[in-house]
Amino acid sequence: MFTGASNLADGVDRTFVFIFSVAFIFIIGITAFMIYTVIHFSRKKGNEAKQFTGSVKLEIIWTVIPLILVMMMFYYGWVGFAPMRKVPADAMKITAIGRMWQWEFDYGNGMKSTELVLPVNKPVRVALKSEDVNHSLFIPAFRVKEDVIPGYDNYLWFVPTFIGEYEILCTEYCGLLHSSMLSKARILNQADYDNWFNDFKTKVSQPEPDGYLLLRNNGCIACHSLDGSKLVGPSLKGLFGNERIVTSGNSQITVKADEKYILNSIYDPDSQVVSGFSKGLMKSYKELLKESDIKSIAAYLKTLN
Ligand code: HEC
Ligand SMILES: [Cu+2]
Repeated sequence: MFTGASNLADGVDRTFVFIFSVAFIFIIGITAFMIYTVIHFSRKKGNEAKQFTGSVKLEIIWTVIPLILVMMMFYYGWVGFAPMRKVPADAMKITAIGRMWQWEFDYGNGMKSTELVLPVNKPVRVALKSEDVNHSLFIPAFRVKEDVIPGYDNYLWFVPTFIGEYEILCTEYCGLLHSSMLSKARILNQADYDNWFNDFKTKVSQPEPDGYLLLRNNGCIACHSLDGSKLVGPSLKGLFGNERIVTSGNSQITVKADEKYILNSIYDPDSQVVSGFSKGLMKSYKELLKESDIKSIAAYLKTLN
């Protein structure tokens, strides 16, 4: 009936279908009974009102039936959800990092990807870390969803059971671009996965960090396009070496976008605010980016002119 793509999907679906069916039968039944009583017991001329006191039979029926139903809900829930906290010892270990407004998956040894790429039929444990506010990692096809809370070690695990591409969302409202905090889970067969992993390894082991990777891995491109279109922030295309009108304090000045300007824009964004954009949207990256990183970013921006 549903196409769940992980080992946990059946347990979740069974619980959902059971609770949904019970709710559905009850809403139909209660509504029908209500309509019946409204018509059948409406006030008619010449009817004497009668007084009723308790009915043991009714009391038993409406205690025992709901009790059985909620115990069944509990049973399905327990059987379906308890495995989510029992991670197999041989699970592959990955860390998902949530930040405004991007997911990143850390494979260890400095290997970080913005997509979650995994081999099929291998258990994986995903540790959940937030760099700023509360997020929630949701992969609907796998029926997994856990909060990503700063300072708290949460996790989820699953075994992907089908090759394919699946949506990853953030389901905890985390600010302006929450709705675009999207990613993909790509499930590959073992050979494709090994190829991807090895390619990836050679790419990240290159000595010079690529300016583009820095922009991507720090979530800059959630707000800055590289093709001239306006997002939350100005496009980075055609920035380097050109003039910018910025508000600095109370005055508008024209500055040249050189390396110094770019460094200042990244370390202290609110000190020179580009005209047409608002203060306070971009945080300072002073803690995250070294001056050498900014140099690679600037070198990359030069290529966008
Ligand atoms: C939350 C959205 C957001 C993120 C993420 C973000 N910025 Fe910005 N950025 C802005 C906004 C808005 C402005 C314009 C206002 C200002 O100058 O402070 C801006 C301005 C800039 C400028 C000046 C641009 C110009 O046209 O003069 C540079 C350079 C810049 N950002 C680089 C970065 C880099 C590098 C990163 C990642 C490390 C980054 N930004 C992350 C929103 C963002
Ligand atoms: Cu989020």
